[in-house]
Amino acid sequence: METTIENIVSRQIIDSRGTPTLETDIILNDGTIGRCSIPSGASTGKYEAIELRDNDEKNYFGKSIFKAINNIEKVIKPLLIGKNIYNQREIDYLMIEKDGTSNKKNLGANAILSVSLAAARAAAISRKMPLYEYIGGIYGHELPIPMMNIINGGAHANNKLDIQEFMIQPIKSCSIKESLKIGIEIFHELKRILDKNGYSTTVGDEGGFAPNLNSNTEALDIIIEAIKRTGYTTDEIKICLDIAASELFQNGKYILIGENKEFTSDEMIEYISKLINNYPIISIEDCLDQDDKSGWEKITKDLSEKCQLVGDDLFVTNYKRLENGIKNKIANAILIKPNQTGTLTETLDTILLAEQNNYKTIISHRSGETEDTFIADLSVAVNSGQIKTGSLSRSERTSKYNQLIRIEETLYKY
Ligand code: 2PG
Ligand code: MG
Repeated sequence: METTIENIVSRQIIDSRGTPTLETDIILNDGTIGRCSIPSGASTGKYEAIELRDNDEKNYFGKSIFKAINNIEKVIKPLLIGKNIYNQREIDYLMIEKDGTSNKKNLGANAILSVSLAAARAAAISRKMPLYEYIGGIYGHELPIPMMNIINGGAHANNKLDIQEFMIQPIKSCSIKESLKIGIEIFHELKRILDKNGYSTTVGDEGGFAPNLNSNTEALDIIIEAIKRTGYTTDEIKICLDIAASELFQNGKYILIGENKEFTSDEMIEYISKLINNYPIISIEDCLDQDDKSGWEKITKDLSEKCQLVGDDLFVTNYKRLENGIKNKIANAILIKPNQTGTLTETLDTILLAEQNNYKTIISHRSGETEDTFIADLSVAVNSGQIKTGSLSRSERTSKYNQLIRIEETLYKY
């Protein structure tokens, strides 16, 4: 008997910022239930697929998602009932075609993605397989190295830091448990240092500290102090940044309010070069605005040998935007967020395109998250090698790390 979709049920739940989001259950004819919930960004790129919200200011400040639920109930459910659950590509493309737009604005990328991911999870459970194995087969074997976000700024905190994310990455550790041990020790040491210096140790949206430091370099210096005091060196622990520069770009200038500076594209590139030369930084995400094409071409030419240059708002996990970037020799890595594109199939196609062109992939959470751990499995399934899923605090962040700990137990080490 074919295993097919028997029912789809969606509901509004709450994300880590207290904002409504969508959860979907797919029920199969063998009784299996696959469930998935959807994250949400704050520093969203302008080319992302559309997250459908009700925009009714009188309810949940416009953020409820009942229109998306209605689209699943009235349009997606009739389309998918009876479909073979193991044909992910068919499920996804039926929804893409029904939506009929390039950015999923009719049905909503949140509606479509919740069904797409819940379908994959239902299929895995029905086949009695871990999710990473269902998606990746015997090919999925590599645990990612985490980029752990220990200081939050930009749109994720209400401090003066212009840079959105200051992350540490233990490049020499070989297991998830070891990487997390390092991250946790540095995170707690950082807390002690901040506290001693009179800074707040409350955390931002992604669980990193959000102190009101005076400058980006002060944040970098304190992180290095924490690394050293914990007994590690900057040969083994490196720094990664997400500048989220599209948020800083206004009328052709990069406005760094916290630093009291206004940069042209060339000056911004110079500023970033200096940071890379003066600090053990090995990866920078969205160092320039999503539309600063000539700036991206220049910085890739200048710095791609020295540093991983990651496109987030730049590529928005979109196949065509990445294809264009490859053609124009822009960036050398791509951040992968399934909700920027809206289906698992498109996410996998973009990852494959990156791999075929020697672009690194980093599977990523959003700043608004749920306890769902799908991205942890995805990172292993596609051997992305890197994951960005926040700090070592707040359960919506640690749930992904904890899932990687479980996956690590089941994987052969080579
Ligand atoms: C980013 C993400 C996740 P947001 O910019 O990379 O860290 O933030 O989800 O707010 O876009
Ligand atoms: Mg980013």
